[in-house]
Amino acid sequence: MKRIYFLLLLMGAVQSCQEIMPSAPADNEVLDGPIEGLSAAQLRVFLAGDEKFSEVFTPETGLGPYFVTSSCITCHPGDGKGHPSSALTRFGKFTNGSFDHMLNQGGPQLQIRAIPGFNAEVIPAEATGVTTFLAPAVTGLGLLEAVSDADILANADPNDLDGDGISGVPNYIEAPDFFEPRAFHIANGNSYIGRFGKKAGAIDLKMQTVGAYKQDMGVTSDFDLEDPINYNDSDITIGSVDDPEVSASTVNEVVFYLSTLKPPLRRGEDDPSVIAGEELFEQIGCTACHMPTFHTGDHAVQALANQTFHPYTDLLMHDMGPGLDDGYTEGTATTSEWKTPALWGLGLSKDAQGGEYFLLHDGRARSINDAITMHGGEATQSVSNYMSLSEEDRAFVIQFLESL
Ligand code: HEC
Ligand code: HEC
Ligand SMILES: [Ca+2]
Ligand SMILES: [Ca+2]
Ligand SMILES: [Ca+2]
Repeated sequence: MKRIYFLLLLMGAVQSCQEIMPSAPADNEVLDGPIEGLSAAQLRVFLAGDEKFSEVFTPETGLGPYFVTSSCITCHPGDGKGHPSSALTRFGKFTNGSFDHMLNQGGPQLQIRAIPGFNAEVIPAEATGVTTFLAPAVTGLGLLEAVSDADILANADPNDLDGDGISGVPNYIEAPDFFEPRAFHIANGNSYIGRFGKKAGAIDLKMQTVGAYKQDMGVTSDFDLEDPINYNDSDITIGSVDDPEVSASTVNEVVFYLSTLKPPLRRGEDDPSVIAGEELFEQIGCTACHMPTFHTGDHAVQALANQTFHPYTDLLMHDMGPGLDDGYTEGTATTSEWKTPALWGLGLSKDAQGGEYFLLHDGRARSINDAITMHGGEATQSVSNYMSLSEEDRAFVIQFLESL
């Protein structure tokens, strides 16, 4: 089905798709699909990347020995959010006031499975910060990757000089060897602003992808030739498949696929209650963090150049209060700080999660309303504004969020 759909797309027949296949879901009901304006050659790379993103690894193709799941799409089904059954666990502890990812004890990520003949990892007893992350959707990320550092920093207010109770700080992440800064990246020593992941732990899509192959599936690549090790396994080993288990071109195709996945398209945006909800969303201060609009500048991929788009994130870290403090952190962020998640695609997220919502970093919020009321810290004022709305107005806000 998917194959046929893309074949039609390649033939430029996307307009007539609906007529030929009446059962095909509308573009705004699904997350998968490329941004508009890719060349035929770029679409081929997109399709190759899509296929690699769906690849199921086996011990013979490099899976493990220690891993979480065997494919990217187990956790990112249909490019959407992951279900709690595929959640990740990360851990660490504080040593002399600074956060220690316990690298020599298998940190920061727990590999809960192992191939036959090996034993899965367990959380070391000394770990004090143990956290659960549910996979976010992977759509529209090429646009977020193309926002300039200057545009992100323009919204940071680390000392809350404007006194609105909201600070917003970038998370600075140490760059891996293979990181290639773009013209708009602003170095801070050897660190750069993180923008992907719950704690903004990855600077760009390549860093995120290389890390996912390794830590989530135990798959080595040209950019990281070492499998994760289980220090408690009797026979410490790194597997028998020759490294790299995936090539640089595979990583690059997956990165291209991720960067050219279309942003989620709105549904019902002209409905008067949705429009009312959008106005309320701004009035009660949600947009201080969930910023509606960003722009891109020059870009090697023409379709990503000079775009205006609406992700509803500022890509900054915010203190969300003790309720959401997981005792774990990455980069320069504190343990109660989280990156504002993009809200585009929110209304479609339950399609990927088995028909129910699992929101916030660990899926604890079972409805959009719960996700809002669980905000604390810097969002306290905004949530209390929301709670003071009439029941009808709160329903408009939810309807707006479901249209994203
Ligand atoms: C075991 C589940 C799991 C697997 C397998 C997995 N991911 Fe993820 N993915 C996650 C989680 C959880 C996060 C959030 C990570 C974080 O906060 O650091 C994430 C984050 C991401 C992001 C950043 C999205 C954003 O909005 O910040 C990208 C891109 C991504 N994954 C791509 C991949 C690719 C490519 C693969 C396969 C090579 C993959 N993932 C495999 C669970 C998974
Ligand atoms: C101070 C910044 C800030 C403000 C203000 C704020 N949010 Fe958030 N929002 C966040 C952060 C950070 C998270 C992620 C927290 C986590 O995962 O633990 C989040 C998560 C969410 C989520 C869940 C998204 C998902 O995919 O799981 C929703 C829905 C949401 N916010 C809606 C709102 C609404 C509505 C308002 C206004 C009443 C609001 N937020 C105000 C920062 C903010
Ligand atoms: Ca391996
Ligand atoms: Ca580990
Ligand atoms: Ca402020």
